Amino acid sequence: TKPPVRVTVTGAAGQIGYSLLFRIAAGDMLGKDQPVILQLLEITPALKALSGVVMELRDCAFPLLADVVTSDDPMVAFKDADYALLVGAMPRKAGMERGDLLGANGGIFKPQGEAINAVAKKDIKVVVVGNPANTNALIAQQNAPDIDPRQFTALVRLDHNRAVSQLAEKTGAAVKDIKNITIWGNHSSTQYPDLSQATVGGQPALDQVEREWYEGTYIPTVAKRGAAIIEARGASSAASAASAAIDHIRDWALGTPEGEWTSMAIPSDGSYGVPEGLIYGFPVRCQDGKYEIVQGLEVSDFSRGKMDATAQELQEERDEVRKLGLV
Ligand code: NAX
Repeated sequence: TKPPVRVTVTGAAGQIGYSLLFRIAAGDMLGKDQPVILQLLEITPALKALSGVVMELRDCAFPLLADVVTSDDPMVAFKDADYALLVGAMPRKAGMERGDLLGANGGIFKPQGEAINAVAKKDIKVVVVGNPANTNALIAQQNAPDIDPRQFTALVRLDHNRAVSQLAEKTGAAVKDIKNITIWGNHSSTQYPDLSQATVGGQPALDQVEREWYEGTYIPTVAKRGAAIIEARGASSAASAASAAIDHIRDWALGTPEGEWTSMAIPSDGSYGVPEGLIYGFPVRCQDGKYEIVQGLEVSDFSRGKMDATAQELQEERDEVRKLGLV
């Protein structure tokens, strides 16, 4: 059997954590042959609740769960980590300005980046789930100078999965018959769920839906799905977010299916005219633990406008965290 790998999860006592940990321990993320050691980070007041989650994890008697470590110290939780899912974050409260929100999250993601730099494996794979995810990933990355910046990514996979399911519902197709949707940009309402290259049962998606539905209904429905779930459930999406985080790491580690791509927010290398360094959602293929941007896709004027608008928002967020001295 394989030696266990170390998976750090922050905000582990939260609601996403409650869905995420059990699926990682069951082998849904890294495969049914890969033992894992969970290293769970929480703030001190949440350690008691976390100890209850750990009791339940142990009570599942997962064959792949080699050990569980809990701590309120990032230097402990990130020690020798192979993977990190950064879920814990400071949510936006009523009346909070963007600068306040970014500043509060800087207080979380700067020290976590420093800890990753100091104690994690040099080839650690990091996905940031906690919002504002893209810019939180940028903060952690910029505070980990000894780690390849490409190892810091953010989650747009939930948006991607929502985009797949909305299109499947509209066309009556099965989810598995939908391919090559892209979420460009920020995990926010400016994101661009792009169907230009998407296919349904091998045929162009945009031939099968009305343009008006695509622009006027589909794009806003995908972009505002998070708010719709809060409205209906009285709490934010958790199980679907956890599932998307698992998909993100699984595809990165084990590869995307032949001939298909997925969406990951990764540091821009300037592809598609996206300003370099922004953590931006791109179409990516993964193989052998590495991702690459799908190149050569045609970009319409409509797409260009949407891609630039979401890049603009990320640039403003970057300017703000620069002003705060976080990056
Ligand atoms: P919860 O509030 O249930 O849990 C967050 C947990 O993080 C809490 O237990 C808290 O104690 C912990 N925490 C706070 N600061 C910490 C720190 N410095 N170190 C370690 N742990 C810390 O939120 P939950 O519903 O689990 O959501 C977590 C984050 O995911 C939020 O920021 C949320 O906005 C974000 N989301 C991101 C999504 C995405 O697609 N990227 C979708 C779902 C979700 O809204």
